[in-house]
Amino acid sequence: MIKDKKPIDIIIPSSSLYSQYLIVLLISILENANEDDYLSFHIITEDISKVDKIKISLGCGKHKNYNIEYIYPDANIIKNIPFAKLHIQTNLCNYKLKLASLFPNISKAIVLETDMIVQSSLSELYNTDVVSKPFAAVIDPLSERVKQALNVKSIVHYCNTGVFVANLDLWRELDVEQKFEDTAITYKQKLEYPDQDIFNITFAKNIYYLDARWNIYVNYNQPNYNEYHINQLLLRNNGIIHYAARQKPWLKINTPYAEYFWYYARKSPYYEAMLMNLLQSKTIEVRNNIDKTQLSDALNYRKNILKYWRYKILSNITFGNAKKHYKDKRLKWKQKIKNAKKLRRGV
Ligand SMILES: [Mn+2]
Repeated sequence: MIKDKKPIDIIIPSSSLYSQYLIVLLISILENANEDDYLSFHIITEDISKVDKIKISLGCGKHKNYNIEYIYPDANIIKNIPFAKLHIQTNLCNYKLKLASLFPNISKAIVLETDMIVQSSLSELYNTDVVSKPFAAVIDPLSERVKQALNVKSIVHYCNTGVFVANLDLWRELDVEQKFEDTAITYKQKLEYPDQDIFNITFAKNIYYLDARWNIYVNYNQPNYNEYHINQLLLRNNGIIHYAARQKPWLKINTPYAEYFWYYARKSPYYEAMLMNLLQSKTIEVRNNIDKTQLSDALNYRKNILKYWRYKILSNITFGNAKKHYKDKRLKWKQKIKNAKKLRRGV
């Protein structure tokens, strides 16, 4: 532990079902942290078990400069917040509206979701001067469309709240939790993504707009936010990639930019288990698109590398038919390794 340094507080709502992907997110954060960062993770959950917690600690591997605390809130505290209409969003996100009271000792926090990969130290984001605003987030690629649907005049830009910086001291000072509840009641019929809509309506003009690289939404095709724009953001290699909505790389092998997820996923002890889940997934996309040979090659990657070297050596020290036999094997296993690498890149 680094003494005398304020930790970077990071709050993440997550669930037992998502704990494997939470590990991948934590690995990406820890791998990219500066040497003098100390990370304090606060996981809001309803069902992460003792076993899950041990797996998460094991998943974080050799990293030292962090601690994880798990918060199990009383579900009653969000009873006045409408549930999400879309089944892809869990109501766990609604706890984000209760951060000021759930974390009375935290002044400021970065709030993330599980469907992300962090590509750089979070200290820069944490230390962004938000010019005394209570809330900092990235403008949503669909801002104009959502603004029209919500029709709330005070919203300047509609933000995606998958990533935000919360000035919790200010939240308490301004009693925002009460304001959130008022917004929830007033706009009950209009809320599509309750937590996100409530943040946007309540904070409206009071939002600090973060650089787009802090929430790179990887699947939009808009005039101002398309593949070219996304690649430009990714080239800067120092932001957060968000697999928002239905585009989850662990569910669909050809999810755009899945290679960034798998880059960290294969550093997890549960990499093979995640590939197995993908293989057994019942989603239509997976059933139609997956190449099972490629997957089995990826699952046996380490074993195949050993075999490849064995055949390479044998083909070098034998003669005649035996040499030909080992050379054929060598080429065959070289292809298996290539296949695995291809899958790992998300090709
Ligand atoms: Mn998300």
